[in-house]
Parts: sequence; C-alpha cells; structure tokens
Amino acid sequence: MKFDVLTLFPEMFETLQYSIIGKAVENNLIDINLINIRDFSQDKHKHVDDTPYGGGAGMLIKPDVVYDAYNSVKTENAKVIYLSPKGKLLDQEIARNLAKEKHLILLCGHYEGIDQRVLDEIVDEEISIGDYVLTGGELPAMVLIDTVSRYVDGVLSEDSTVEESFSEDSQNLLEYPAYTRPLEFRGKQVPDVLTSGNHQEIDKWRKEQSLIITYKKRPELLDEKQKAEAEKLLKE
Ligand code: 4FD
Repeated sequence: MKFDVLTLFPEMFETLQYSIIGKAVENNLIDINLINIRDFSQDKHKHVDDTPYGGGAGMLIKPDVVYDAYNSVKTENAKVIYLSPKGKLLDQEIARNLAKEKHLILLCGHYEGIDQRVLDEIVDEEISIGDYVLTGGELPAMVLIDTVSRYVDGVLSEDSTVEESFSEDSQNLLEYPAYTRPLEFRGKQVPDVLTSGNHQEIDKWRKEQSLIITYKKRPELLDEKQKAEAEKLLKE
C-alpha cells in the first residue's frame, strides 16, 4: 500500500516512524511518501496562498499549486482523499475498504482552506475523523494511515488479525477486559474463569463481557436482539 501525503507540514509525520507503523514501513509493507505542497509554489517567495475573492478574513491555498503537487504523484488507480470536518465520518468499515486500495493520496488542508475548484477536480472522497475542528488535516491523515495500515497484510501479528476476523458478531462490539499477573492486585482478584484452563468457558465469558461492556458504554452499537441478550446477562 502506498500513501502519498500532500501537506505544508511534512515534518509532522515523523511520528509514523515509531511502533507498529514504523515497523511496517521498514518491512516495506506500506510506503509513506511526503510531498511538501510548498515545493510546487510558482513564485520566488514560495507563497502558496492568496486572499479570497469576495473578501473575508484569512487566506486560501491556490488551486494551481495543489494541482501541481497532485500531478507529481498521481497514478491511474490512485484514490484522492481530502481530510476535512465536512467529510464522511471515518469508521472501521471505511478503513477496511480503503485497505483494499493500492495507492491513496491524502490531501491535508488548513484553517485557511483550499480553492474549491481544485478540490472538485481531484478529490474522490472527503473524510472526517470526528465532529471537531483541528488546525490542520495532518493529524487526521496520520489517524487514517494508522487505521488503514492495520488491515494491510503482515502489519499486525497473525494473532490480532485472526482475533478481529474471527467472529462476524464481535466486529461491532467493544473489547472484553483483560488481566495479567499478579493474581491479586489491591485486593482485586483475576476472574476465576480465566485461570480455569477451560477455553470454551473463557471464550463464552469474553463474548458475554464484550456484550455487557458495549451495552453499558455504547448501547447504540447494538441491535435489539443484542440489547435483550445483554439485559438478560445483567439480570443473572
Ligand atoms: N474532523 C478534521 C479535518 C481537518 C481539520 C481543515 C477544511 C479545516 C478536523 C479542511 C477545514 C481542513 C476532521 C483542517 N479539522 N482541519 O477530520
């Protein structure tokens, strides 16, 4: 999977050198290419923005500069994503589907915004990472790279990929609680079932815990049947 990122602040992406995404880059499972939009400025002062027609505060990134940056990386099958608060809300399903693409071009805008004509010309999908405003599209682009890369073959350990694809119905549930040594911590014991060695019982307990925790914290993620089952478990 190749990610090309069009940004005015390529240095912000250094954080992707660490941890699992850093390893995935080292192992050539994903390729993250940073393109500084400023390198495509037309003038000697390296300006990329100008005042808006019709007046108003702030500046806008010029369409020709963004278009030239895009042209330097575009391929036949590239999908261009613009990170913006107006976009479709990113969720796990969108991430899973984007992981099927070979080439994503991520366009990072700023508080100043980008001329609408180049957006209309090049953007395939507008995506938001949540209903809040940030100073730039860089953090959303990094969030998207992280969550999409998890679905690229080989990025996660075999265990974790199996875990998630295991049961269809655990897809929309929150994680069950997990415990490690010591067996007793500040007077609290590890649930007996987890030390029982009965893996059928352990699986059952974990599924029930997932359902209960989802019911308590995010009931809107459950359908009516799941809610009824959670209520039954809580009454026992
Ligand atoms: N919620 C998000 C994306 C970008 C952003 C920007 C237009 C502002 C939040 C285009 C306006 C980009 C998000 C930069 N804030 N800020 O995903």
